[in-house]
Amino acid sequence: MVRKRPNILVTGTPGTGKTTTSSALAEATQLCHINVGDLVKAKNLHDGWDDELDCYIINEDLVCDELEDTMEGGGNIVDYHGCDFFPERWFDLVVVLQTDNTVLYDRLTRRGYSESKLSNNIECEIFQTLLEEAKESYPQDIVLPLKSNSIQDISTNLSTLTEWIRRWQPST
Ligand code: DAT
Repeated sequence: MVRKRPNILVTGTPGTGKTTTSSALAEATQLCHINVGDLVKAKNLHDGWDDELDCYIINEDLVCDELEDTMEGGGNIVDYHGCDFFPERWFDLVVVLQTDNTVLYDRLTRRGYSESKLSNNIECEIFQTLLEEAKESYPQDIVLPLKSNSIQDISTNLSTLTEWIRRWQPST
């Protein structure tokens, strides 16, 4: 089925600004913001709690089944700190938000992350884990890394993405 509106994945390490960016973009463009973390909690799409990693053990198959029909319709902004388990065909653009370590450290400390969760996530950002994951999972030409250090970056990114959506054409 040909989508009339694009689907965009917004990914990146926790704290890089996925939810802030996605919700503002959804508001500006009338696309639908899907926060996968919230969906997993609300619909129990997990296999319990991982004490060591201090997060839900997401059930990727249940998440993909839950989203399939919605994604087929197009017009979605999917917000999640992972990207390798979604079907490649779902997305027209994969945005990877990136934040400098010191800035990210402060944001995650404010969030009250434990020492180990903090260092796992800072390491994830240092090694550009999400960018590598996106490049391995999607065609290179749809992967767009964007800096997300400041409020100014958010507004620049919103302009870039709003313009991208405006120009997007369904493939025939
Ligand atoms: P994520 O959804 O990636 O976990 P978030 O959108 O919840 O991140 O943002 C985490 C916190 O950082 C939140 O308090 C908003 C702030 N923030 C996010 N992006 C920012 C940016 N580019 N400049 C300044 N603050 C930002």
